[in-house]
Amino acid sequence: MSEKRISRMKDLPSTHLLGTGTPMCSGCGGLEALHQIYDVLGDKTVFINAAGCMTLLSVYPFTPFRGSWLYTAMASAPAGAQGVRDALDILLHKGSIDSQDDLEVVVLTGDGSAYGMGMSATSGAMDRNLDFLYICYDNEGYGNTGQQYSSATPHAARTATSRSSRGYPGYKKDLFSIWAAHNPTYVATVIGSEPLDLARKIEKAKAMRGPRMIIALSPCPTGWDYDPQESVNVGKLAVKTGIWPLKEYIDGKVVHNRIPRSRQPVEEYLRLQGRFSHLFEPEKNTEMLAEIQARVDRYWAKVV
Ligand SMILES: Cc1ncc(C[n+]2csc(CCOP(=O)(O)OP(=O)(O)O)c2C)c(N)n1
Ligand code: SF4
Ligand SMILES: [Mg+2]
Repeated sequence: MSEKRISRMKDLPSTHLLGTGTPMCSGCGGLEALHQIYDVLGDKTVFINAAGCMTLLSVYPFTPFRGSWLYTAMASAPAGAQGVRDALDILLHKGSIDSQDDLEVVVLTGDGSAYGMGMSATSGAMDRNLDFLYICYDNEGYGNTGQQYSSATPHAARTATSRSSRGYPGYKKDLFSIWAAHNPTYVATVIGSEPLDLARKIEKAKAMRGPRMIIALSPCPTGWDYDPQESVNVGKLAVKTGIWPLKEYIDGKVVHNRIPRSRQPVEEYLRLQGRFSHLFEPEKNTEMLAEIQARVDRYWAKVV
């Protein structure tokens, strides 16, 4: 992984997220989404970050964020967010800070935390109606430690811990539905390659209070094994093939924001990524490809 990481932060435009020379992979879809999200949220923000790739952004005592940053263990970010929110509320109550100094409390974790280790703390935070925003950048694996599978890994993808010719035998967990079942204020899926949809949803979430949950599918050239310059294309295909539905949960209802009327075959998305190359070489695994397509078709048959 390390040779693919390059120092790209110094080349970034002047936005809320500043350059530090922090090593991140070229074409990182998680970083693309985070950039856009932070530009909407602004600097009156405190990030509570669980261990993962984005942790490398902040190397003590430096951070590329104009706002604040706190690091927690993988399972604990929502618990950390509770502590920070409580501290801010106490300071507000005592008059030690005024409302203009208040901060938006934002949990930032990968899928390993959100879909797995941090699920219990997240569920508890939603039960307590914690006023926070949760951003999960979902690169469908443990990216930081070499792309082992997580509960977000899609069926048949090859990972560092699913090397057989059939890839990962499990199925990606439906985190959107699990979060929505808690009836929080807001849940949405986004992707960096659809910036207008993303900005609209973050604006909306920013104006609300209570638990607000965002899942950003994050194409990962290093873990998914494709040319970094294809990141936007991979992201757009995730939406056009119907693999990544753009949707919101609000007022007890799920609304799909983009219904692809003529969906492109999932093959077009899978073929670009080395983690699925065993489905195409040495010979095409038509049975597995049909199974993956059928699951996507079944999803959309219930929507339209
Ligand atoms: C309890 C615990 N187990 C394992 C680790 C080692 N670890 C650090 S980052 C990471 C991967 C996290 O995956 P994810 O949340 O998806 O974030 P990503 O690395 O993909 O950005 C792991 C396993 C840890 N920090 N804590
Ligand atoms: S491994 Fe993937 S998610 Fe992590 S920094 Fe690299 S491209 Fe981004
Ligand atoms: Mg991950």
